[in-house]
Amino acid sequence: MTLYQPFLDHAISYLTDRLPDLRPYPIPVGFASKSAIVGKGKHENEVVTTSYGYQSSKLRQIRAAHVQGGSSLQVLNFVIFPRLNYDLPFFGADLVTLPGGHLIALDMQPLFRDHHDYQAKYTKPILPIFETYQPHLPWGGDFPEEASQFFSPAFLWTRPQQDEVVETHVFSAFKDYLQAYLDFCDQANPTTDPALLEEIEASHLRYLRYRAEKDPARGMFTRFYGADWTEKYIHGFLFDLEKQVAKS
Ligand code: DBV
Repeated sequence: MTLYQPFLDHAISYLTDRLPDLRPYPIPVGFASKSAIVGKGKHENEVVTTSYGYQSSKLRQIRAAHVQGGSSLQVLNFVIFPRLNYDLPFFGADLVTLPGGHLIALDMQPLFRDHHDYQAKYTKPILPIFETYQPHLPWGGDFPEEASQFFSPAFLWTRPQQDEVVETHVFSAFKDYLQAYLDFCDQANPTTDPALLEEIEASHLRYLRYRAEKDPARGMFTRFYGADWTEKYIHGFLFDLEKQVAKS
């Protein structure tokens, strides 16, 4: 059992319970599982990256990338992208363990930052959850300035040293955020307002372009699996909206 396996197991079983219309999201050939041997001598390790994809009537893509490369290399990147006729935020979890420690980012990333009504609808209800965890999960410090526009005021960003903090507080926070997210989904109604639909699509594209272009895992994946596989994985699966829009 690795550090983030319980997070992944919980997410899949909880989504299955809550979303009766959950079904697979196609994973392009070559991405479901990828492995490489990295390091030399006693540092030699197998690094396996496993991908998971689901969708539902309101959620365009629910996807996870799970990287397992020994006790000092574990990553679970889990993101939910709603369909473009809903104003739902993105669910984003970036759970990263490297030799220097853990790096945890958990948020419901808003489509619109400056719309007062949007914050009241999608951020205010989760602030009490955020406030429950913040004392145990102190602010993680520096992060890319240009990324800040994509986070909500309920952004949990922390760099715990102990595994135990991840197994307890981070795991509970992950479960609570996911529960709150699915509550938002239950309540969400599709929009047909052409102006809003246009704003939603523009916001998704802005977010996805940023994440694809600045993916902090690009360097790691390129070292393990090569540039060709990595670029195809980023644009063809992890952040695939532009490709999907181009196809339709
Ligand atoms: N991050 C991803 C994907 C990953 C992944 C798909 C599958 O988006 C892993 C793998 N994140 C990952 C790794 C690191 C980070 C760091 C391996 C460490 C990189 C390193 O130190 O070498 C949140 N993730 C980060 C950082 C942030 C996030 C802020 C620190 C980056 C830095 O300091 O440069 N989540 C991430 C992010 C957004 C988000 C940038 C932007 C909207 O939602």
